[in-house]
Amino acid sequence: MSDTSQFLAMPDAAIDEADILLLPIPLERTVSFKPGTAEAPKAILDTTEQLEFYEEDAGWSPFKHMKLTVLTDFTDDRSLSDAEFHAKLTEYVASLPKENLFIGLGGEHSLTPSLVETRMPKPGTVLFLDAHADMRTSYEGSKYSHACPVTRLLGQGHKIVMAGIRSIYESEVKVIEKNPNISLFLDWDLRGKGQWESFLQRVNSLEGPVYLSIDMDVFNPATVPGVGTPQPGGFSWYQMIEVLESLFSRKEIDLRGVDMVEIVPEPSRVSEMTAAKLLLKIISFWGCAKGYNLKPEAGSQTQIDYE
Ligand SMILES: [Mn+2]
Repeated sequence: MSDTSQFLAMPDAAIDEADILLLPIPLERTVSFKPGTAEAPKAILDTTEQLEFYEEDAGWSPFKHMKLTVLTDFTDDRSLSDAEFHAKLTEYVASLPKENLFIGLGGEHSLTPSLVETRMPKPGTVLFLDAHADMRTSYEGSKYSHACPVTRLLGQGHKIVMAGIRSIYESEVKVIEKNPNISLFLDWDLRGKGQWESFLQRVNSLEGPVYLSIDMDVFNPATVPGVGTPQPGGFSWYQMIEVLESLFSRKEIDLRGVDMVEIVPEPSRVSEMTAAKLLLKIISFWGCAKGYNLKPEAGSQTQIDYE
């Protein structure tokens, strides 16, 4: 394992030249069940060294054509209050270039609204893939809990399309029923072929700015056992690929950012590998949608001997 976290062991591009900016955020303040998500960014990045450069679904090598930078970890400072930490995170992300694919790698789910606040300042849609509705107004004393991000996103004026949900609180159901800005696709409902197709259609027809938040507990725990609060049921790997294909087959997509949260490293390392490969898929599909496959071969991969 390397000390500095890189993606696929590639050198980092200059920040303002990067097509992809990946920010590790080892945030772990409000975890309520299985601890360890602070270790996730490094564990996932170390695992990317086992990936191939070639991405077999889109059929190209994304980093021949695109430059990537893994930013320095945005580490926690426990002398800061929750509000101060999140304000500092938002301020830092606001200082970064905007014309790129931004990926926040958590860390706990509470970081999402702080990234969305600056990457999508005007109302847009958050595609929120999660086992839990995450709609508490406050949890264990903090509105910045991992159980609350949707409440904060709604407060920012965004529409939420949530899917994979299979753990939800009574008051959350009532809020969803009353709020036209939330579309709920319960995990069980998505078992129906017709419902799954209509969800994919909804993803494919998202208009305006979009932000993608993936809580890795959306997956079935046999696929991703290493998460903070696992739930039975959930997405298969290929369901997730179908969601990404639906999202990125829309060429005019205005994707403002992505986050991947709530991984807890585990002995089999299957969870870290699934997360690493999912990052590669997102980068690859986004790059194809943006036409990078037609651009000259001057990407990060060309800076190293990769044979
Ligand atoms: Mn969540």
